[in-house]
Amino acid sequence: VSLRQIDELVCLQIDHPKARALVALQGAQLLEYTPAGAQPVIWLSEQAEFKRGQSIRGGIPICWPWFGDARKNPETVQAMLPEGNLPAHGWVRSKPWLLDRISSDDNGVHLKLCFPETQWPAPFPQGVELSVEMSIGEELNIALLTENKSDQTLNISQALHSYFAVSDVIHASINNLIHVPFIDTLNDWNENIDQAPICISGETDRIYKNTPEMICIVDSKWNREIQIYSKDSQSAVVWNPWIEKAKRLSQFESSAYKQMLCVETANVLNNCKELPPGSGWVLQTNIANHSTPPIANC
Ligand code: TA6
Repeated sequence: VSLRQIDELVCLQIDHPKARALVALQGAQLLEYTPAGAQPVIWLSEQAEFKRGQSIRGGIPICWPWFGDARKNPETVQAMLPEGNLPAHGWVRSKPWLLDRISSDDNGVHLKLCFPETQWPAPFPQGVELSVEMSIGEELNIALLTENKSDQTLNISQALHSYFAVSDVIHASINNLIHVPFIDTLNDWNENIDQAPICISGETDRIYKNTPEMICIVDSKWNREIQIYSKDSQSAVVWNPWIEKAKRLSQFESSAYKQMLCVETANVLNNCKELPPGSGWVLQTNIANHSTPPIANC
C-alpha cells in the first residue's frame, strides 16, 4: 500500500497479489477495484476530479446520513437535518476521513477509516460514530458502521453507491430482481415489478424494496458475473443515466453510460434505519467476480 497524491486528494494505492485498488481518504471512497486476472469490477469516470470538498464520480461513494434528495426522505430522516441547501446523498462523501488502521495478509488488504468527530449542525446529535471497514482481495467486502452513542434516537437513510464496470451496458443484465417490487423514480415514484431479468435500454433509476441476499450483474461480453451480497434484505438502487441524462452529469463523458451500471446496497424508504441511543447498524456488501461460460442475456 502506498500513499498517492492525485491533484488535491490523498489516496491509498493498493497493489496486492489478489487485487489492485485505489481508495480516496476523502469520503472513504473506494475508487478502483480489480481482482487479479480480471477486468475491473468497479468503474471510475475518466473525467473524475480529485478536488477537496467535491464528490468523485465513480467507485463506491458513501451516502450518509441521507440518500438522494433530502426532501424525498421520510419525515423522520428530514427531521434530523439542518435547514439550508442539502447536497444529494449527504455530506460525508466530500469530507476528509481518517485512516484508523490498515493491515494485509495473504487474503488481501484490510482498512478501517473513521469520520472525524462528527460536528454535525443541530439538530443532528453529537456522539454519533461513523466508520468504514474494507477487505480488498479476491472479493471486496465493505461495511458502513453507524454507532449511536448520543442520547437521541437517530434516523438515517444510507447507501453504498457502487458504480460497477460493464463491457457495454447492452450486454449486461441483472438477474435476480424479477418479481421484486420497485419504486420507479422516473415514473412518479410509482411502484412496479419486473417479469424478466433487467436489460438496460434507457435511463433507469429504480429503488428495489427488500431485495434478495444476492444480486447478480451478468456480462455476456466479458463472460463474467458480479455477485453483490447484502445481508438483512436491504434495499437496492439500480441506476444508469443513459444518453440524455449522461450529457447533464458532471465528471461524466457522454458515452460513459455504456461502461457503468450502479447497483447500490441501501437503507432507504421503507428500509431507513431508526437507531435508539446506544444502538448501531451495519450496512455492508460483499462483491465477488466470477468468470462464466459464454451466455446470451440481453
Ligand atoms: O443512485 C441513483 C441517483 O440517486 C441518481 O438519481 C443520480 O442522481 C445518481 O444517484 C448520481 O448522483 P450524484 O449526486 O452522485 O450525481
